[in-house]
Amino acid sequence: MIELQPSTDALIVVDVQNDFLPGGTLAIPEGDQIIPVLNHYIDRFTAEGLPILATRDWHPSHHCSFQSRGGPWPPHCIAETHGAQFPSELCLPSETRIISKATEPEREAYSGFDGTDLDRQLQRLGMKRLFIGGLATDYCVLNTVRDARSCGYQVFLLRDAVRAVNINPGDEQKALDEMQRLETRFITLQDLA
Ligand code: VGL
Ligand code: ZN
Repeated sequence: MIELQPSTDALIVVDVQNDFLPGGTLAIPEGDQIIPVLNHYIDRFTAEGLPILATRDWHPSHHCSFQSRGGPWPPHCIAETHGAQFPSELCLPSETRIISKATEPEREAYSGFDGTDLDRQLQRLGMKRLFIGGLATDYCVLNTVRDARSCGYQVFLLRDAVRAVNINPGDEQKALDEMQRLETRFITLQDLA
C-alpha cells in the first residue's frame, strides 16, 4: 500500500493525446484503455489536493521526427490540431498544468523534462515523488522517467496506466527493465491506500 503524501506527490500524465489513440495517426495499441484508469488516479490526486501535470507532444507541421523529413514517425500531434488535443474522455481538471514539448521544428524531445520548465515547476511546488503514467511506455514515458530520476525525484510508474508502441517486439519489456533498473516503483490503482 502507498499513502499519498499531502504536499510532495504529483501526478504526471504523459502524452495522452488523440493521435496516440486508436483512430489517430500514430495509434498505440490499447492506448484508449488507460483513460478510465487515469481518470481514477486523477480523482485521487484531486481529492488530496495534489498537483496534476499533463505533458503533450506539440509539434510544428514539419517536425524533424516526421517521415516526410526522414524521421521515424507519421505526422502526429501537430500543435492546435484535433490530433494534438487531449481526448474528451480524459477528465483533466482545469487546474492541470500543461507542459508542451518537442515544439521546435529541428529538435526531437521525448521526455517531458526536455526543453521545458517541468523540473522548475515541480521544484517550485516542492514535489519529491512523481506518479507517472501515459503514452508511450517505450518512448515518452521511459524518457520522462529517466529524466525524473536524474533530477532526483522518486518515481512511481502507473503500471496499469501505460501502453507501448512496440515498433520492435520486446521494446515494452526493455523499457520496463530499464525503469526497474532506475529504481522506479511499479504500482497499480489498488496499491493506493
Ligand atoms: C511519442 C513517438 C513520437 C510518445 C511521441 O509520446 O511516446 N512517441 N512522439
Ligand atoms: Zn512526437
